[in-house]
Amino acid sequence: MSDSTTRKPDWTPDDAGDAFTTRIVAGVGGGHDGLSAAAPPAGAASGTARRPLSVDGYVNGVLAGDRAVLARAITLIESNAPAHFEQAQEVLRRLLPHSGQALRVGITGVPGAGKSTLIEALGLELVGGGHPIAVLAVDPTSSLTRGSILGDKTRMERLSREQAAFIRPSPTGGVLGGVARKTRESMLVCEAAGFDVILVETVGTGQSEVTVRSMVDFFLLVLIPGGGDELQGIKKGVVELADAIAINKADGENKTRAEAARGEYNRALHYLTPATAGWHTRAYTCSAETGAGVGHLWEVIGRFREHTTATGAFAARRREQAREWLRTLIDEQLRAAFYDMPAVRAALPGIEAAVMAGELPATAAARELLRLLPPARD
Ligand SMILES: Nc1nc2c(ncn2[C@@H]2O[C@H](COP(=O)(O)OP(=O)(O)OP(=O)(O)O)[C@@H](O)[C@H]2O)c(=O)[nH]1
Ligand SMILES: [Mg+2]
Repeated sequence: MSDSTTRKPDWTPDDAGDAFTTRIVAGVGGGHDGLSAAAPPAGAASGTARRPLSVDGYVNGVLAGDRAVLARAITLIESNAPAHFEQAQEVLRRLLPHSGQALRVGITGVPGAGKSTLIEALGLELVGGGHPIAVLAVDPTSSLTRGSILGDKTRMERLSREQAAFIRPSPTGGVLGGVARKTRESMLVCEAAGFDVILVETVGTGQSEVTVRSMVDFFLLVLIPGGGDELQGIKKGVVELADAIAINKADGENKTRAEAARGEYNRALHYLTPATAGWHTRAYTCSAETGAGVGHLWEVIGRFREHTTATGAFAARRREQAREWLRTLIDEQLRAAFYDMPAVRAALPGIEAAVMAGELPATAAARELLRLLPPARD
């Protein structure tokens, strides 16, 4: 994604080439890279931003909470260049023991439901309570003009001016799997930098909810009161991923309809499988605009953490997520390695044509291709 309206951020290394995926819209002020527009972050010596960093430099900077180094560490993680990949993995390996203490909260909902506005409201509440927070996004479809945190950065203007808040737009380009890896790894780096809460926004369009659910502790579904059947248009599957439903925009004329929607969702939730064992998912009303109900949402999230920590569900989910993540990475890398083999590339078109023409059963064709895999080494 590179056009005349975007440019690389200042902290992109000189030798980055096209490998660094992060771009920003020219003219956008602070906040795009987690740096406050209002004041330079503590510890960021001006003029040194472009000096190449060693693995030690990244690790020490992140651990010291240096925002400029944190932003560059995430840029390194987002890079698609093989050389950066090795360095990024080494940085991650060193930071991993320092991660894991933050509460990871995913926020999804239909476009325009008010996710970003709610994140700002929740974020300001947390920052006010002394919790440094990081905001990340998973949005593989986002263009810089729509849907991304960067696109509607103006809606998080107050939050982006807070020293204790770090806002990072969605990594651009690539398939969902790649974007998700980058977000997941960025989350670990933010934790190592000392953030208490990580908020991950994703637009509710299907697969990305499942992906974000698989990396967070608490999953919040943001809805708006509609007319008639409240469950219409929302897939049951998405509701079943949620630990809480926030009926947003419960203000002005919408207030009564929002209350009605809350009741309807609470009744429907009785019949659905809860996302977290031992926890009852419930619907709440709030207004991200006026702030009403936002504090209560945070209380619910706090109660969830206490409750699931006591039952062991919290730790069990994290362990399961780590295992699932490992399996996903293995699957992805196996698939990529397979399709990359010269023998497979040579044989695939002919075999595919035979399957498409109905001359070869797909099962036999798959087996024939998989025989091209080298035998296991041990
Ligand atoms: N009345 C009212 N308007 C709200 C509220 N929350 C958000 N809005 C408005 O709804 C619009 C969309 O808000 P966003 O926060 O950008 O919604 P979003 O879900 O992040 O949207 P996408 O990221 O594009 O999917 C904006 O015009 C907000 O000002 C609310 O609580 N009450
Ligand atoms: Mg948004």
